[in-house]
Amino acid sequence: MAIPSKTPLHQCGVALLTVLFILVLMTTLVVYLVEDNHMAVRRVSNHRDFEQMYQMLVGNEQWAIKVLERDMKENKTDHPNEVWNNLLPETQVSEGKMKAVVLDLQGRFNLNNLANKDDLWYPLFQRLLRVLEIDEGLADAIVDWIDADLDVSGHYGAEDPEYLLANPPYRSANRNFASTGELIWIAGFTSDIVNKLAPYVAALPSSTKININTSSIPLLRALSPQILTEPAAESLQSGQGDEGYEDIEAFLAASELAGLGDVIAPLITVSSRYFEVRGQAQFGRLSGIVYSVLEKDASTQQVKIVQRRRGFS
Ligand SMILES: [Ca+2]
Ligand SMILES: [Ca+2]
Repeated sequence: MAIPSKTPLHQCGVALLTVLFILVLMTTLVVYLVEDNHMAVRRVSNHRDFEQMYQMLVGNEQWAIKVLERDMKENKTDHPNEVWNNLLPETQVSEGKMKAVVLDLQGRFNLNNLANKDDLWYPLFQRLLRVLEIDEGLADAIVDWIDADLDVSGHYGAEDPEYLLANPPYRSANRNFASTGELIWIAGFTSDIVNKLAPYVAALPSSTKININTSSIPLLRALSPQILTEPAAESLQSGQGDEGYEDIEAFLAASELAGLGDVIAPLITVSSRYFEVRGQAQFGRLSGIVYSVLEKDASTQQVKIVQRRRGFS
């Protein structure tokens, strides 16, 4: 028996399905091409925004360097009324904004001064912890984190055997802090303690003295073996006047420090070598921040970048 041929109605249905299939295919292709074009435009736009934002961040850093280099030539002291301390308030620019703040890192306690428990920095740091209502015993854990040996210092000290029990295990650094961010890894330092201490400390590449013209009140209080009262420290700070203390003798002549000159003199200075510039920039959809540690080189009268951390979003 002959196989019946397909009816015109059946053939019509197949043709309709084919047309629909082609239509769906073409629609998908068009959507894909539009999306691909949109992505390409967005990629170019993001690249442009990133380049602009990056140049703004570099500009912040270079501006801070120029201002500090000029400051070196103009005077031998560093104090809050200088141009570097009011570098760049938030400024609107085309399609974005930028801001830069410079901090004198020697207005803070340098954690890398704690490598030797026997010198004057250790008791000063203990006093700073006491002023901040942090257990002063934690100073031992910092000494162990920095010193090259694996001998545990005091009750709160900690070396590899303690850190290797952590999950995941790690070792003590046994070298200078590269950043104050390392504090959170040290035995006994909770995030609350780190947040409380962080505004008053720095991690600098070499041993430094405290600039009394930019020091915080808690650090000024801790300078004296008998912790100064807050009003006494405020009086010392206001004694800077508009120009800052010209030399350490002028500072030590204050009645609050009578009889303490020999103890405090080795710890202080009126000028700084290390600063941090915190440059922020936003352009289009992108924003970023760069933290750069700058070092003044008195011999060349130049300022160089010795450390840089970046964050983009
Ligand atoms: Ca200066
Ligand atoms: Ca150690």
